Amino acid sequence: MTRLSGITPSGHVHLGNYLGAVRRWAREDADGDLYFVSDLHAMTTPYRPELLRALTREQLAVLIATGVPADRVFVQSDLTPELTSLTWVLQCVTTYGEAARMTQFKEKSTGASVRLGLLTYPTLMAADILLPGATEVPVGDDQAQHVELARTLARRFNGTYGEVFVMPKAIMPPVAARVADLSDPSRKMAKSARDSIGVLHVLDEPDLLSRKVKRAVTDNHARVEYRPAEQPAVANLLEILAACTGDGPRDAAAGLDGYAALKDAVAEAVIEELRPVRSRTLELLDDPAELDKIRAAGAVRARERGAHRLASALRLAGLG
Ligand code: AQP
Repeated sequence: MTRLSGITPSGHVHLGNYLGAVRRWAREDADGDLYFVSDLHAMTTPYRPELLRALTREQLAVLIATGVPADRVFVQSDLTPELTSLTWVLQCVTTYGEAARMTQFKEKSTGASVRLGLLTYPTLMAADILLPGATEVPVGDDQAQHVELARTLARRFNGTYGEVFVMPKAIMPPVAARVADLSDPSRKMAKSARDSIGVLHVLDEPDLLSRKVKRAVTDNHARVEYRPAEQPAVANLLEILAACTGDGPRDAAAGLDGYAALKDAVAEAVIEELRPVRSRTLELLDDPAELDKIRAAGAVRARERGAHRLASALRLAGLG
């Protein structure tokens, strides 16, 4: 079994990415699993090249600093020749209707200048999955349709040209708390949030983390209890606290008398949880040669994993 998970450098890594994904990846113990920074996917909407490059390095460093095994991590664009070759082959077995039918494309393709990459990126995602022979892809509801497309393309290619691809399937990630924005509990904490005051970034300085937590919205019940439906903002803070301390959110509420005490506890727990990750990440970012070495080794290994599959696909497709 090979599980493939990615993170897109569309903004700074936040506590939601960390608790919901990266920390879990570091704790998973499955040899064949692969993790990647999907910088090619960050190009489907307007972006700044230098910022993309910096965010890609930041995310790679955060993954390594958190403890995701370096031999299972790579940066997507380091495999550009392999992935774009396979994407082209896959695009030539995809119908226009299949691509245009993707819900995410329909939702995001509003406005005047929609990039063609937004239409075709599910075929790149299919290449991400099929190249290393991933069998399981943990995704949220919004990406399940793309994994379904990867299955369709694998089946179609195998049936038309010859058996090359392993059939992947989408799996629901193990239940992880959905971290909400501190200024609006109805929204998830997001890299693309317009206002970063409700978003705790992994690389924020402790003081800034503390200020953001102190400004978190609460409610006027004035009771620290875990009642997600009635007190969503307080429940979000309790879930964050619990995720950092290892307690359940109900236990985390015990002994906290008032919202000031809750916020103090959350700020302290988040700062302590992120301290070693932040410090190791900054060390790695300060040592570009070391990070480059890790990155290059990851690319070599990822390339090796897919080389025979790419060669077979090109040959069966009549190329070379
Ligand atoms: N708020 C969140 N709570 C828990 N998990 C979260 N993830 C993202 N936000 C939360 C998980 O982080 C992993 C990598 O995310 P991604 O790069 O695929 O981005 P995303 O899911 O589209 O959400 P972001 O990070 O907020 O970015 P934008 O603003 O660009 O949409 C995934 O496993 C995701 O579930």
